[in-house]
Amino acid sequence: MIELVQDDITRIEADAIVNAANSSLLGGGGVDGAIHRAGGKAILEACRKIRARQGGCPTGEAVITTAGNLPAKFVIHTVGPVWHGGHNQEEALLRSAYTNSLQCAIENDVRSIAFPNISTGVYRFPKEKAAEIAIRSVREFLAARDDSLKVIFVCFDSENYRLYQRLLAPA
Ligand code: AR6
Repeated sequence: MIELVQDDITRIEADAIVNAANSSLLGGGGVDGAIHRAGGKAILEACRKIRARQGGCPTGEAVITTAGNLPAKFVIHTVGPVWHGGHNQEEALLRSAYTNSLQCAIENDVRSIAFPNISTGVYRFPKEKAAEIAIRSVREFLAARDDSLKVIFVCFDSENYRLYQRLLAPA
C-alpha cells in the first residue's frame, strides 16, 4: 500500500523513517540534519557503532538504527547517489537505495516505512526522474515481495509533492 503526504518526516509515526544520509553516517544538512536534531544523540551513537564495524554506508546501501526521540521506532539510513549528469549509474544507485531500504525494513519486521525524496536536495538528482524511479522501485518491490507493507512518500517541498500526486494518480 502506498500513501503520499506533504510533511516533515521527523513527525511521521511509521515503524521506520528513511534518512537520506551520506556515506560517513555522521549527519549533515537537509533531511539528515533534521532527523539527527529531532531524534537526539542516540541515533548518532548508533551510527558511530556501525561505522566502527563496517566503515560507513556505501552509496545505494542501507543500515538501520534506533529512532531515538522520534515517533518512529527505527531510522533506516540510506545513501542516494550524487547526480553527475546521469552517466555514473545514478539511476541504478537510486533504485538500490529504495530497494535496499525496503529489504532492511522487511528483515526488521517493519510494517510501515516513510521515505523522503532521496537525492533530490543537495545531491541534485532531477526531481521528476527521481520520483519515477522511487515509485517504480517501491511498486515492483511490493508486488514481488510484500504487498502488505505500508510505504509513505513524504514530500517536503511543493514541487516534489505535486510531482508525486501526478505520478501516483491512477492512469
Ligand atoms: N522532512 C522530509 N523531507 C525533507 C526534510 C524533512 N524535514 N528536509 C528536507 N527534505 P537532502 P540528498 C527533503 O538535501 O539530496 C545531507 O547533507 C528535501 O526537500 O536532505 O539525498 C546528507 O548528509 C529534498 O527533497 O538529501 C548528505 O550529505 C529531500 O529531502 C546529502 O545531504 C532530500 O534532500 C544528501 O543529499
